Amino acid sequence: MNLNILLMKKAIITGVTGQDGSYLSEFLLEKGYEVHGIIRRSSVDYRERIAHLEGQPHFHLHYGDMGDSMSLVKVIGQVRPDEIYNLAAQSHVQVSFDAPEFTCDVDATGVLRVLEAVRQCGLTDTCRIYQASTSELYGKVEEVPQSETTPFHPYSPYAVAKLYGYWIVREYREAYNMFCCSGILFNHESERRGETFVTRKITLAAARIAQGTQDKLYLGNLSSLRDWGYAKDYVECMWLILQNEQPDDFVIATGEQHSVREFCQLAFHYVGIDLLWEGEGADEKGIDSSSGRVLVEVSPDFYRPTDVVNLLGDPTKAKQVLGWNPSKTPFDQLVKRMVESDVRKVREETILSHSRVNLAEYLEKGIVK
Ligand code: NAP
Ligand code: G4F
Repeated sequence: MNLNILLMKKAIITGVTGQDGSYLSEFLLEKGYEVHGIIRRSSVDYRERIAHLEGQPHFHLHYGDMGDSMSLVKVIGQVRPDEIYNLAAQSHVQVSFDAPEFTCDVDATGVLRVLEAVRQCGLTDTCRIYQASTSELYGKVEEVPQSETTPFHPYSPYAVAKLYGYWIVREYREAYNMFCCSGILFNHESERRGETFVTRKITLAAARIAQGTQDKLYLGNLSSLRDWGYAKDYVECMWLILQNEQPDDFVIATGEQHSVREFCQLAFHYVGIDLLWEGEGADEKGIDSSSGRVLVEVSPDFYRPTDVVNLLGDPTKAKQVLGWNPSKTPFDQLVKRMVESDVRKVREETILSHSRVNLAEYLEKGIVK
């Protein structure tokens, strides 16, 4: 057998089809890892974010589900990984109000299932585990900025479930001396971000409005403040956390804060539209300064029963202990990158739909058969 394959580190990624899972897969493959992703069965095999990795010799996929311990024990027992990155979650805060029990099962008990699977497979002393924790733990914030010592005050079913995940990781670290750690990550975005998170919803809408395929964008709380970073920079930190000498928990953030309104203003700026804001609360509107058209309106449909409105992280510990650079991708570059990608995507969609219309017309007229 090839000695290099025996020496390769093996990592399992749960949530491999997600935004972070796809970037982390690329990162670990580049580092020479054998990467095993856990995917769940769905009626449509839609794995857009990792399609380019499928078929690579050191990238493997396994079926499993965070709600199914047996599938986790099976994959972990077969692969016997050196590292596990537990990224799988019902990750949408607003959806957690509609599906709280499912969110709890996947985001809280799911973490316990991974930890127990590692123990049952006899990997307690050899396998390092990263848990995708979140700034949502700070919720109704008790101090600004938030650091590793800030008290938690979760403010959604999602955050409450993630708080269990955080504490069970700490418990297993202390009780069984396991190398398991939480990265308390603040919001991180990218061109691969799910389309219902606010940043991606805005960049897609800006691209569509500029190209005439959407009239208006409806948003919820425009004044909500977030510390937004670039997902590709953040997956490096997940890896650094597991390479540290000691298992520990880290806040990962940029240390810079912007409102949803500011994000919107900048995204529209990059498609050549300057927005003016008028009105307050549910009556606030974003108006195109040159045409006078109302392009952004508030819809209470996107308000949450309890909303987290003031997140700002203090990444000092990650900088000092892990040598991580929180300023790699500045806010304006992040917004620009996302807008440019969505402008291309919308252009491609438009060309495709025109060519479908033409084809249908040609078929109807018998021009093509
Ligand atoms: P994401 O794009 O929503 O991806 C979530 C992943 O979890 C997807 O691969 C999804 O699979 C998988 N998943 C959901 N339920 C599952 C189940 N029952 N069994 C197996 N897999 C399941 O999330 P993300 O933005 O990459 O975030 C990654 C992790 O970091 C999540 O745990 C999230 O809560 C946490 N986090 C994210 C941020 C952020 O700003 N992005 C910040 C802090 C923490 P499908 O593709 O099949 O749906
Ligand atoms: O983009 P969001 O949905 O992200 P949120 O709730 O901060 O959660 C994300 O980041 C967390 C880290 O802090 C992760 F743990 C979590 O998994 C997820 O990745 O909403 C951001 C803010 C909220 O205050 C929301 O009320 O934007 C506000 N908002 C305003 N209008 C909106 C909208 N959010 C969404 N999704 N859609 C809107 O139309």
